[in-house]
Amino acid sequence: MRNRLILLFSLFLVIALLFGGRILSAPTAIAESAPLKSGDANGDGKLDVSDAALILRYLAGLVTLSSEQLAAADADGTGGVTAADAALILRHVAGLAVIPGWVEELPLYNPGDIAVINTMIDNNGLDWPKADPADGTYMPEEWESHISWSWEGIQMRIHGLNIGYMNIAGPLDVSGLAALQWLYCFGNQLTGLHLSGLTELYLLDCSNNQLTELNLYGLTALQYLRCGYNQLTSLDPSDCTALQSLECVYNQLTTLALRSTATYDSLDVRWNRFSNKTQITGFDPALWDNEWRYMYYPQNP
Ligand SMILES: [Ca+2]
Repeated sequence: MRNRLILLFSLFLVIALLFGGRILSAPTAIAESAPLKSGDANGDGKLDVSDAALILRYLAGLVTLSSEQLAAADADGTGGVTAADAALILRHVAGLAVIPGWVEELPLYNPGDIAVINTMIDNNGLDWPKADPADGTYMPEEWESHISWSWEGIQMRIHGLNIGYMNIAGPLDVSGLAALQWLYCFGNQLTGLHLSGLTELYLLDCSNNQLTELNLYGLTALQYLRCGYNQLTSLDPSDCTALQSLECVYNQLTTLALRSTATYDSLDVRWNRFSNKTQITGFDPALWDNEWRYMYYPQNP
């Protein structure tokens, strides 16, 4: 996502510098009565990429701006006009930031979330139609039964995503779905799963894929994890301080560090490569297999 923004930013820098005068609409007449809203550098009453482009052209010395325009161009309110103001406007347009005063103008669906699903369609072979336009004003009907959207004050965000048994492959990056709370992506051919920053995620089922690693860092809300039937050789749930239930059967684990202060509702570590129960630290070995909810045997030789 960051790379895409940088690309977008660079692209508009080039476009703005080279062709700005011709293909970008010239600044329109500025209303004299009301002051311009923050970010609306060209004063057309909208906040879009043309405002970012105008700021970049101003910074390059290609255009001059009125004092009203300069005040509006200071989108981040830090005083003065810099490239950071243009970047903030692009982030707002992409749904990654909100500039106060434009909340009522935001599209219904978060464009950043829309972009993540569109990228899955491009990169992972997800057999859905893409959202087009991808600006958050539109979601294809085919997405509805798989995606749980929730209203978050200013916009709809994706809270749940069910892409189980969708015949998708390759590395899956859902790190852009910052509001994601539950994810079903089991039964696919995924080789990677990128979850960084998903601090709201409490339920993850990524069983039956081809994962060789699973990075759980920062998943502080994760309560339920099912990652069985993969090829994991290690698993580090140390950041998952809310974890209650872990099922990681049929992997290649030889060690596992659990939290000694936690009380787990269920653990199922069968069919890994633990040589003995003490390879699982932070958990009383005597509890294994005494109760159905803590299952250790059998292990692979
Ligand atoms: Ca504008």
